[in-house]
Amino acid sequence: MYIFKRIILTSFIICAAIAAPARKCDQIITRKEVRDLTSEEWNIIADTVAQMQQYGWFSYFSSIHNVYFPVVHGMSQFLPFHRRFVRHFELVAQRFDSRFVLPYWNEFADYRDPAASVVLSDRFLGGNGQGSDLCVMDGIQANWTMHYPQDHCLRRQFNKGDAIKPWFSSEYIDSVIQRSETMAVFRERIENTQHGLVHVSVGGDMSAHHSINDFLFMLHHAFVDRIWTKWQADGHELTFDGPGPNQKNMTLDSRLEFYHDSVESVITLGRGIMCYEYADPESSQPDILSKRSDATQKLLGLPRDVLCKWYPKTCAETPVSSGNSTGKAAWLAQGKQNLLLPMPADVSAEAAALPGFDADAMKLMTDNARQFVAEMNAAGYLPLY
Ligand SMILES: [Cu+2]
Repeated sequence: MYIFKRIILTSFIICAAIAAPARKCDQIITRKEVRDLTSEEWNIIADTVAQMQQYGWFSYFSSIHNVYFPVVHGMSQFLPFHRRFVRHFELVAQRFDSRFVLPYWNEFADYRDPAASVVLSDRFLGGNGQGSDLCVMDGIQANWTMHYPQDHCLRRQFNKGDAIKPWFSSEYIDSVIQRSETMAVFRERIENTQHGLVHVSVGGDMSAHHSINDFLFMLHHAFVDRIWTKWQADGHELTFDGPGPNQKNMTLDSRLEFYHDSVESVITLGRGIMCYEYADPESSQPDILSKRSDATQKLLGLPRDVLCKWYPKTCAETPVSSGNSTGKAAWLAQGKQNLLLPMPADVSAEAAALPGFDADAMKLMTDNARQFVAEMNAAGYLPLY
């Protein structure tokens, strides 16, 4: 009886320990937009990833992503798994140089013409693949030979010759944040718009299951992760639900593939091993996610039905009388009258030819984004940039 009691007590203590929220971090590092790094900070990153490549870490991370691909995409653990995975890469990098901090790419600043971004130049990540083998020959991974799944040069193949078709605006992603009440809905939209489009349109290794070969993966996924933090800050700090592997519904207690951590233990930044935060962009243009109060002023120029359809939270927070005001005029005065929101590219046909992408979901989600752009443009909305 005594032993039985002990077992019950011990298992209670173990359960309590598992269920407790992860401990607060003593120290928190700040992930910055890549253009906001000092040259010293960028050099630390360049040196570290070169060493990681020498020791086989790119192959290691590519192989994990490849093996677990079917159970960490297209379902709810997409965001927490990739948060854990990118953090794992950062923690390994810090063993080579404790000053290493991953940057993110504010893709919204470049959504009209991504290939023209300095991020895809020799200064940072390098540009399109060159020659018949489509090898990346400039930037941080210039002329690298990747070893997974077999030896090949790091490849890119932009989806419009040497250009890249337009991506999504921060206006659209803010609309997704405002319209998504569950993780199931939020994940499906983000994964199949911003996330998938960047993978497909950069092409080469980035559109394969071993996309970690391209260090751009880390900057892209840090950006997707930052979008999630904005949704979390918007009243969804612990929102987690939706489908997991084997048609099972996931909860905060569900375990991540490969890592076996609970979702709850990785979902909150600043706790457990998630000892990082995001700085909003400075030298690249600020996005609406970091400047929502400015953006709200412009949104108020929209007809009330358009505002309430795409931005339900802004709509609910705004008295009816302040709708349809002077937003449009204010933007015209700033000399942006020639700009409309560009139509985000529909790459579902390109994605259908690649393994692992859900082309039907991409089509559906992109159609929604294109309808958003059509209605915003018709309403005379003038974009932030
Ligand atoms: Cu992935």
